[in-house]
Amino acid sequence: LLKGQQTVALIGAGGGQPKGGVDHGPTVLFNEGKLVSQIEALDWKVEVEDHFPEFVHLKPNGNDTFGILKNVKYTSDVTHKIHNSVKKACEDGKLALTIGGDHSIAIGTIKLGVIWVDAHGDINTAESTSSGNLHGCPVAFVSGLQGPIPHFQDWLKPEFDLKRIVYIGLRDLDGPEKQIIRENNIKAFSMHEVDKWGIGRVVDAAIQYLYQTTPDSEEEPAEHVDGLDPSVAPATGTPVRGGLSFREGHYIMEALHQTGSLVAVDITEVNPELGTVMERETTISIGCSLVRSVLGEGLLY
Ligand code: 6HN
Repeated sequence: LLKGQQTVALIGAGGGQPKGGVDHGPTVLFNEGKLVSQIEALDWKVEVEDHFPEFVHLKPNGNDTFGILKNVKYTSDVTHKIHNSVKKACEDGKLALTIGGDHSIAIGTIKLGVIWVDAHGDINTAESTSSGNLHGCPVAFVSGLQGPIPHFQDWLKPEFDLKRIVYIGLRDLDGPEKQIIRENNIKAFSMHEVDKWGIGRVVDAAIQYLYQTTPDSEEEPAEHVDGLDPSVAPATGTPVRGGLSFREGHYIMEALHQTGSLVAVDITEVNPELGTVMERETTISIGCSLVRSVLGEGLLY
């Protein structure tokens, strides 16, 4: 965390893929997960800005498309709003903590350097996507791999340099995504590397890499709940077996806390409408404990 940060700007957001449920992520983490009081207990001030209520009833049903891409104007409106909130929070010296929603929100939140913890690359373009779901596309949108798209082109400056992202936990890439990652030389640690080197070495290497490619030394991690194994975070829309363990997920958050360089965090893809009652509760609770970890809980010093 940057020196002097005392306030968490807690930003709630819906998402752009059409499956329901994931939009309620922020509400359940705030209300049932009691996230605000948990953060306050760690000695942070919390300012809540929940965009979910203003957008949820606007979610389109079918017409808002561009080619195969779904919910285009809706997602552009939501991500633009979040973009402004995250930017303002960072400018004001607050830690921007965005709770999704699905991973399309990253179109609005990506900043200087990013550690992207996920089973998926989320780097599809309008050409390469087979689902048309925008939560599979944010990295292509912010980096300019994807050319102009209606609505987004009105506000999104696709300036993000792909040297400033590191993936951890990949295990379910679409064929064209593999090619995009290879061709653009994007730094990626799949679950294979996590197994081979252990999470400690992988996270050290990821942080080291970002310090080299991001000279201003600020980074933003995005922890995506489906980076975790479905046995520890089952209530998520695109679960993939063989993911990060409970401790590996928390280790990443603790290590990022220790960098002293965090400006923003995203937690995405908690879907409280999926799974059994117990699976739902387990997932809400891990969403909250990841936030506590990135704020320093669990570290002695
Ligand atoms: N997520 N690669 C698949 C797609 O539809 O483009 C899955 C993406 C999942 C994205 O869960 O955020």
